[in-house]
Amino acid sequence: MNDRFPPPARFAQRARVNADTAEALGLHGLHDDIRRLAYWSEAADALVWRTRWHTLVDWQPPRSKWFVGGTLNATETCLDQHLHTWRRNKAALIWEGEPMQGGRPQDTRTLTYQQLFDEVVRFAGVLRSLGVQTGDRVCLYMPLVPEAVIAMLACARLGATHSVVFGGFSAEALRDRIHDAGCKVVVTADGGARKGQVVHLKDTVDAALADPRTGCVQKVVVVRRTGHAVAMTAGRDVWWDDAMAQARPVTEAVAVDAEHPLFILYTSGTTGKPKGVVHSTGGYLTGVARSYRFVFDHKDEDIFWCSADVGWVTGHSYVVYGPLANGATVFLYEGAPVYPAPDRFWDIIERNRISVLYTAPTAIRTFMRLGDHHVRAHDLSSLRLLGSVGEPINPEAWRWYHDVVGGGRCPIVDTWWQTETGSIMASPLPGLTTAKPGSCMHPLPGVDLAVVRPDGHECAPDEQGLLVSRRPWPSMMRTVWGDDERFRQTYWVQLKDPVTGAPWYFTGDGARRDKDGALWVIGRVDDVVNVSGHRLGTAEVESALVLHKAVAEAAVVGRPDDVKGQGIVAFVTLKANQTPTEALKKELMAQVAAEIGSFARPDDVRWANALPKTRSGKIMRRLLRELATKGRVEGDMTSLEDFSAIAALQSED
Ligand code: 7RM
Repeated sequence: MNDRFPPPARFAQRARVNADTAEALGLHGLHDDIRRLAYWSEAADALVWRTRWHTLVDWQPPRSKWFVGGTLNATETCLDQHLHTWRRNKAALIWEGEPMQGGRPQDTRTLTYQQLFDEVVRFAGVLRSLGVQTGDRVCLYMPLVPEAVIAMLACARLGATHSVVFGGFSAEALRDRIHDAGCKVVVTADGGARKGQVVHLKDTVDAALADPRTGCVQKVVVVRRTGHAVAMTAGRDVWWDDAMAQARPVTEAVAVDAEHPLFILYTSGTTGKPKGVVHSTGGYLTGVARSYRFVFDHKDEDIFWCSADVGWVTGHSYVVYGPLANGATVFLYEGAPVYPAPDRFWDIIERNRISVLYTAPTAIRTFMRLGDHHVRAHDLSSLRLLGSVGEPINPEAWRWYHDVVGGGRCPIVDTWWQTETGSIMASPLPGLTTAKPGSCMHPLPGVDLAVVRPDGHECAPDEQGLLVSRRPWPSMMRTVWGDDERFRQTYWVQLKDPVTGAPWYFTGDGARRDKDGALWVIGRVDDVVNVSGHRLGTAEVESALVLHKAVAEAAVVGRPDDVKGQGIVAFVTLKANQTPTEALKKELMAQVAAEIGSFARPDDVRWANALPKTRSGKIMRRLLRELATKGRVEGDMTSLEDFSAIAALQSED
């Protein structure tokens, strides 16, 4: 059977409408679905499969299974396949570390595909000797060094599920994530380098593991990066180098089901506890491999630099899996982009002849403020394509990126996607799409995004609505780790097809399409803020604040920030007999930094006698947002329970 293009009958069944009905109703026709599915079928053929799948997709919303019957190991696509070609000796990773005190001014390492493979299979041997088996979870709490990539791929080699926790998270945040995923092993480093300081990762791991809730952890592997002294717990902690020296490489990759969880990645939502987003192996890899190739117009000669940390989804998809699946050369930089000098970023691009740069609007705005002269002092003629991700890019920053960084020569791909979507969903395609500054333009092939009203009907041109995906796509998240009901409630109950009643995936973003059909994503419509491209739930910050003994209640909102996109404002009511002081403000800010990480530190803490609430007791965030943004409140307040709450807040200024 030619299952590259499975017989239409199969789709007709799953779509539950026939082509005529769909056309008559003005819905997407059946042939659109077939085209979409044929596209994914072809995309999946770029992967190395151990067993060919027999059914493209089994779609029972919100449950989807892609490439049913297929088995594979992600590392055979990312590594093994290249070893049979000239790419064996091609650079897979080119790493550069921030210069460290006492270290060399230029600390660099290059690993060819063969060398990366050798390290991965050796570290897989280490993990296996530490008891890691297929299906186990391994937590990675690492600086951006080659070992982070090696450890991710080594997990994949064994069919173990990795859970990378960004190195900027606190011990408490790390503890919660280790506990939630039930990780058996933690891989970390003696430290990381950032702005000339050492980030004490191992100390943070020790603090997290001091809590009995992390009793699931049996072993800790420690990479020597900074060389400073750390405490090693006998019987639990091992040095990376020592373990590697003794390891027996696992050259045989474990083939897993296409649906097997490749990784868990925690992301913030509207409630206090971050969600463990679960991604599959076959579908995820298909999504990232294909989108990397098309969006970044992959060329074998490229040196691709995605400046995200592997602790975020962008790092998973476009530092590791997408580029390596295509045999690309990936550049990695550990450290801050403006240290030791404000032109560090451009210096890196010039010296490494970076050809494709993928970064965030917040970074672009930071560089913009530092001045054009830092950019112009460097030869950036190697650049041919620029990418943006993480938040809406304002047209001014877009133009600066285009004119000053790209010298007017380089197309910009403004890529919209989420941790949950796994891979890029909407973006211009270089050479095909005429871009508009600030718009992510169109859904990629195979993707069906729509801007709809709350009742599910599509918005008119320029009418703002809610961004949904009406059809499944291979790299969609499969569930929330350990909480399937939360998966349903968070994404699948808000919006549905007004005709068939089928649930749609709700992104949490507001958007509009202009008269030309270009998509403009405006930002979150839920209680999630985006600070420098880092996603945070306001509830998460609130939970951190109310842990303080002086705090009675806290409400957190975002306000626009010229550089960070959004800043955090916390409204706090104190317990009786507590005095609002500047010192207490500082303490509360530090409390949030300690509970979550310094990137979550509020920009402003404001005292309130009471918080404005509706009759049903819900905090009126809209009012607080207005207050935080404009300093006063407009609009409808009729459902307010206590007007004095607002009066008290306003008179504060
Ligand atoms: C990749 C990533 C997801 C949220 C998403 C949006 C916002 C991301 C863009 C964007 C406008 C973009 N994953 N967002 N990219 N908004 N234009 N190109 O960022 O899970 O951390 O965040 O980020 O609000 O829902 S994420």
